[in-house]
Formats: sequence, C-alpha cells, structure tokens
Amino acid sequence: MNQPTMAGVAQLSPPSFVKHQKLIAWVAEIAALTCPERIVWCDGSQEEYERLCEQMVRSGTMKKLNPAKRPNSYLAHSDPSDVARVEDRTFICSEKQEDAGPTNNWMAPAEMRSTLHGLFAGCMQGRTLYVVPFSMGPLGSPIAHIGVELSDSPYVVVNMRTMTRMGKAVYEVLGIDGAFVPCVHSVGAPLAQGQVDVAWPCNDTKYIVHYPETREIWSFGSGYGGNALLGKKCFALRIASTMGRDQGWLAEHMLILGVESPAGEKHYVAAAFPSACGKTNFAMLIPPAGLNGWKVTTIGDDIAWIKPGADGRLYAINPEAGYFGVAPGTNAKTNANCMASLEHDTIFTNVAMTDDGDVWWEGMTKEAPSHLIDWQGKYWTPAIAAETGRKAAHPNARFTVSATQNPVLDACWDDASGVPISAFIFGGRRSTTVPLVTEARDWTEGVYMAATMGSETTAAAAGQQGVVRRDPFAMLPFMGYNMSDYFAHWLSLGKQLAATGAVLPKIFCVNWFRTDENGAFIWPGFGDNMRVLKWMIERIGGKAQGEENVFGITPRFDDIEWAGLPLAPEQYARITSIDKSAWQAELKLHDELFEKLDYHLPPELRQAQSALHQRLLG
Ligand code: SAT
Ligand code: MN
Repeated sequence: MNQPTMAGVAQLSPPSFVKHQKLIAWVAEIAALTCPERIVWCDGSQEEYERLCEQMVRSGTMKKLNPAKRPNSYLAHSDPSDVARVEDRTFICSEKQEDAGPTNNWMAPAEMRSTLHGLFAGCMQGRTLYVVPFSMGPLGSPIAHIGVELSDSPYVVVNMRTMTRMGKAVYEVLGIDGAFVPCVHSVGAPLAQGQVDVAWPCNDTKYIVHYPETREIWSFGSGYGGNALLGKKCFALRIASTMGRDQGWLAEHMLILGVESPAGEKHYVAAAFPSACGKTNFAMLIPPAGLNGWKVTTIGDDIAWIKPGADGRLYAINPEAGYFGVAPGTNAKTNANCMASLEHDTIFTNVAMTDDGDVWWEGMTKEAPSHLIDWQGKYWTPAIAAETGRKAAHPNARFTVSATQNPVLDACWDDASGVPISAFIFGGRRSTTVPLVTEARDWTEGVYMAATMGSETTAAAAGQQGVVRRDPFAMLPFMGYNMSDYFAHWLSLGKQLAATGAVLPKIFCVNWFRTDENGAFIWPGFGDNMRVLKWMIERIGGKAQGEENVFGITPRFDDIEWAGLPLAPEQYARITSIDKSAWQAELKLHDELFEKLDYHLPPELRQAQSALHQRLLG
C-alpha cells in the first residue's frame, strides 16, 4: 500500500480559516488511514462548485447539459449497481443491541470498527480527500448542528453544497472547539499508480454505519444519495433522532408546508411519507381550480427537526437547504413548481439525455422523445422500451436542486426559530384497506396510527418493490435507536406538551394510493390533495365536520370541497370504505409488528390496539 505522496502530506496543513485543532487532527488521522493523494479543504464557493463539476465532466462522471436548454446543469449516470439506499448494509452500532432495536441491523461497535478499519485502510489511494464542512439548519442557529464529511467523491461535494449550508462560514461557527459530527465517506475504489478511473467508482462491498453514542458516521462503497450524502438520512435522521431522544426533540422523515386559507389564516403542517411516496409533490402543491385563494408554500420536502417551544407548541425547521427528489413522474401537471425549480442550476442523476442535450424521464412528457441515451448510457427508443421494458430513467433517478429555486418557498423557510406545527400527517402507499383520510381522536391514537403504518416498497431502496411492509412513522430505514423507545418518546412529548396546557397538533393518517380493479388510482392526488388538506385545516379551526368511525374521524362526502373535481360519491365511498375483514387481517399485521417490538413497547399502544379490536368487533 502506498504512503501518502509528498504533495498530499504538504496539503495536510489546512487553510488559515480553519482553526479547530481537533478537526485538523482528525483529518490528519483519516488521511493517514485512507492514504489519499491530496487533501482539499472545501470553501463552498461557486468557483469551487464549478471547478469540481468541470473536473467531473472531464473524468466522465457528469455531462454538462445544453446551456440553452438547462443552464448550469449536469447529468451523472451512476454504476448500475449503485442506484439506491442499501438498507441491508445500513448499521446502527450502539453498545447494546437492544438500543438499536429489532428493526435495525446491528454489530458491536468494536467489531464494526475493526471491520471498517480494514476496509478504509488505503481506500482513497490515488484520489482526493475533500473536507466538507456543513450545517444542518440555518448557520449559527441554536437548533442547527454541524457536521464535517470527509469524502473521496467530488460528486458528493457538489451535492452536499446544494443540500446543506456548506463551506467556509461553517468553520467560523465551529471556531476553535465547536462540536461537529464526524462523517467519513469513501467510494471504496482506490486507484493504483497510472490506473484509469471509471466514471462512477464504487465497491460491491457496502457499509453505511452509525455509532449513535459517539455520534459518528462511516460510509463505504457507495456514491449514491442517502448512502453518501451523509448530512441527509445518516445525520439528519439516524444520528439526529438519537440526539432528539436524549435532548427532548424530534428528527422526522417529514416534509413541512405552510397552508394559507383565502381568509389569510395560516398553518404549518408536517407530513411523514416513506421515500418516493410524493413528499416533494405534496410540499409544493398547487391548489386546483375550485379552491382558488388557497396557498401552499414549502419549508422542506424530506426532513423536519421539531422542538418544543416555550409556549408549549412544537416548532419545526428544515435542516436541509436543497431537494434530492425523485425525477420520474414529475411533470408540469403533477408538480409545476418542481419543474420550474429544475430549469437551471440542477444536478440530475440517472435520468436520460435527449439529442439536444437536455434531460428526460418517464412521465416528464406524455410522449417520449423518439430517441434518447438512457441512464445506463445506452441508445433508447420507445420501441426498444416496449420490447425490452427498459426504462429511460432509473425509477430512483434524482434531481439535486437548491431550495431557493422553488417558486413557492415559504418566507420563513430559513428562520432559525422554526415554524409552529398545527398538524402531523402520516401516509403510506396502500392500494387497499387504508381510507383516504382519518383524524385521530387524540395524541395516543395518532401515535398508534403512525406506529402501525404500512406502505408498499418503492425504488428508493434496493430490494423487492410493491410489497407491504410496516414502516412506523415512515422512519423504518432511518431510526437511529430502538423503535419502541421512539414511540415512547413521542408519547411522552405529547404528555409534556399537554401539561403546559397547550393544544397539541392534530394527527391525521392519509392514503392517496387506493386503486380500482384495474390497478388505476381512484383518487387524483397531487393538487387535489388540497381538498383533504383544506378539510384538515378547517378541522383544526373547528369549522369542518366529520364522522366518527372505528379508527377516528373521517369526512363524509359533503364535508369535502368538490368544486372543479367531478368525483362521484360512489368513487369516494370506494376510497373511504372500511372493509372489516381486511381490517381484521391488517390488525394481525399490527400484532406481528408489536410482537417484534415487544421490548419496551409502550403499554398505551397495546391499549389503543385492543380498543380498536373491540370497536371492529362491535
Ligand atoms: O437516497 S435518499 O435516502 O436520500 C432518498 C430517500 O430514500 O428518501
Ligand atoms: Mn426521504
């Protein structure tokens, strides 16, 4: 194994704006282990961003899109084996296995450290180690936290710059001894002297590792999304959820949106959906014709950090600064605000390229272009697709774009104090069983709904798709500690807020995805979800009616505003009906989940379950 070159050693000395001795020592330690050819301390400047993008164009990792079509935008095609989060390679290495809980992969920290030590030794040979300082949350805000990612991937650097507050200013906040979460990332593809690099280096062996007690992240072998952009799921959810447990706050897989009525009444709601179930679309929703005067604005599209305020309300911030959203299915009808956001200064990953140097993905336009270069760099035509089933864009193809490009960005999106949350929404992707919308009668019933939520799996994670799995709070892949302890944390937070005399946020459970006998969605979704949101907002204001059933409160047909949408009452009945036998089967799945989570499962949830059982029988 080569020693670091003299040039590399020379660059070990950090720039003058870095004054944090512990950080400097840690970078030197990781460099000594991984043996990069050089070290680059990133400053987050536009010039640095452009230089790295150009470098990746030269190395073949990215293509520059036609500036006349898509200014300052790039397209990256990943290795076909590195296209999504790898949940089976994701580990929570707490000292005790029960603290990781039955929903997480676990290995003893000492054992994992020795495995990783072996893998990381010399793994950056021939590459550059980039030092990427980032803030999750507004710079310097009391709710923000800082991380430093060391990565040998320039693709990670440019994506982190868009997704977080990244750069020189972070060093100022860190000062000489500020706290940061150390994140080490390598694509795991060292280069021997003279070896020519591939366009998307990665390794078949992958490890996405979290040490919750010492708040460290180590990621090996993948360059894709949540596996590699360590501020996102690894820090802002898995590590932050543990911080939240210890410090009395919540890190959630939730979008945050503002909704304003025609009368000017404004509320913020946070909504949890599993990956690739429409969080970005919901966060940028355009109210349909017939609901004129309603306005939706975005705080965040994926992650919420939520803290109790002095007034007993919950305040949320979006720790991210950009969107890493699913491209396929996004179009001018489903999400016009998103399409407008993507017009320039965007990085696309695993979408197809058109003849004129622009991008395309399934669902972007009604008709596909007559030929394309697909996400694997192959010639593609609609005829080839019809014959082989080959997609032009990978179903988990993504865009990376700054939040500031969103035309409906909420004016408070960057506020350090966050926005007060009036309601939580939990939703899964269920073709059957779960009704369009249900309001929980109280906090515990809401926590029960969230805890037992199921969803059909999507392309956001490697593995089988379309199978229903329990995904409590849409946090199954993102929990940094024991799931039952997390349920208890939610329940105790509810009690704590109630004790202040504050009105707790309402909790709703939704399902946009019920299908008919042909597999077609019955509910139009997208902008029409505003109809459901309106009902919720009016419930919060005590203005809308509903009907109590076995699960909670649901709107009757006449409780929903239908102007502009000709949905027949029979269709509405199909998506709100409760099939008792399907629910008996569903409750068995809740039982299975609770058996699995038996250790530390809060008794309130079992009580909520037996009450539900009784009501179903009655
Ligand atoms: O790849 S990510 O984890 O960032 C996307 C997702 O699964 O939500
Ligand atoms: Mn997500």
